[in-house]
Amino acid sequence: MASCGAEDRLAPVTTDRTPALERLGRLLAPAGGGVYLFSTGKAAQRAVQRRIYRLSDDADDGAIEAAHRRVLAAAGGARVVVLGVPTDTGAGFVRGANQAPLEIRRHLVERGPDLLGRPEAADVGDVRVVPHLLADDMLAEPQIRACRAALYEDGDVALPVSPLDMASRALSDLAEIAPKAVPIVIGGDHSVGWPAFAAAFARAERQGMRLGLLHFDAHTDLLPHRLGVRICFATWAYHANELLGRDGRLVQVGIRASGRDRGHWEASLGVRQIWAEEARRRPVDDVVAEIVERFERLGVDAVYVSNDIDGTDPAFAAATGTPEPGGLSPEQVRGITRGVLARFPLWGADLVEVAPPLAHEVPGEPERTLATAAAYLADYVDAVVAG
Ligand SMILES: [Mn+2]
Repeated sequence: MASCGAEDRLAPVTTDRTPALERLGRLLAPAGGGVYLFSTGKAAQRAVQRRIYRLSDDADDGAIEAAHRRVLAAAGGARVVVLGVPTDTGAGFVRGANQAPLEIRRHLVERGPDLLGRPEAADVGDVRVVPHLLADDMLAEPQIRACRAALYEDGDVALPVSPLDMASRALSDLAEIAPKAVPIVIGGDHSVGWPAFAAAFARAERQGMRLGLLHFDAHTDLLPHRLGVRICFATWAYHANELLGRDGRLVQVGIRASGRDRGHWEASLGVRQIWAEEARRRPVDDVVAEIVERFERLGVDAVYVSNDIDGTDPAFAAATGTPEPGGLSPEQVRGITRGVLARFPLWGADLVEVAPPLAHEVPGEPERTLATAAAYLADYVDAVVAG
């Protein structure tokens, strides 16, 4: 398979020279465009996209798509690639995380920081989401064929049609065209943590690297399945921990809503949990020292961060589907993240469960949640660029 060398990066945007780059052009929409809109919301979506791509106020969808292709074609030189996966089909009772990839970028272009305009970062766009689907293994073949015909010009191309599988394929293609870039995934509900972590794990295995998984959440997400569904917001961490061999490399911080106590999860699954009450009581440096010591003892080379915004207290992030009182402050989340990433390189990250349609009754929301999310993303980009 052809590599994406310097000359490819400078090639005209219409030339998809590698199969991976061509696939990415099919799997991905321009940034903020992964949610399919026809009339309602379309003008607002287009206005954000013009600002993301620094286009004029009269730029049409063709100009936005051309700008997206240019970013994709140049992504081989990036140190960070940002991918939106705007699905909330894997969520529970309350939804709305599908709007986070557009709204977080809107917040970034309107209020900063200018993460996506940095030369080291490539915002490669969004998975094109069919909102009724989650994973291809839940679908009958005729439905897969029908969605392929709708999503891809060449309808018989053997590409996935569901958000989790499309994210998985996109991340493996990104690893090919931008092998030195760290992927940062914006969800979406926490089901997207599965393809994001699994892709990072596979890339680490190929390079002989051992990953540690640092997971912020109010919930454990450690069910093997939920109502017969294998991958959703409540199960992804179980499967990630299986990939890690239940050997202690999953550290969960901020837990405070679980049907079982800490001892149950630590004894049965080998995880380490620092519940919210403990994390708030201990100095940040003390928590960092424990996690660093653990990862060092277990031979970890690099860290993946999965950040469910509901690990953060609702005072700073109320716009989420399952808020729980008593969470961490952004200073605590950021202090722990920065401390661990000062010792280990960041290998990949996801930021999930930001649900902009929610909490409008709370003064300052959802902008406060979006600002918290933007600060977390800035820490990931800074960790890579500084590293
Ligand atoms: Mn979660």
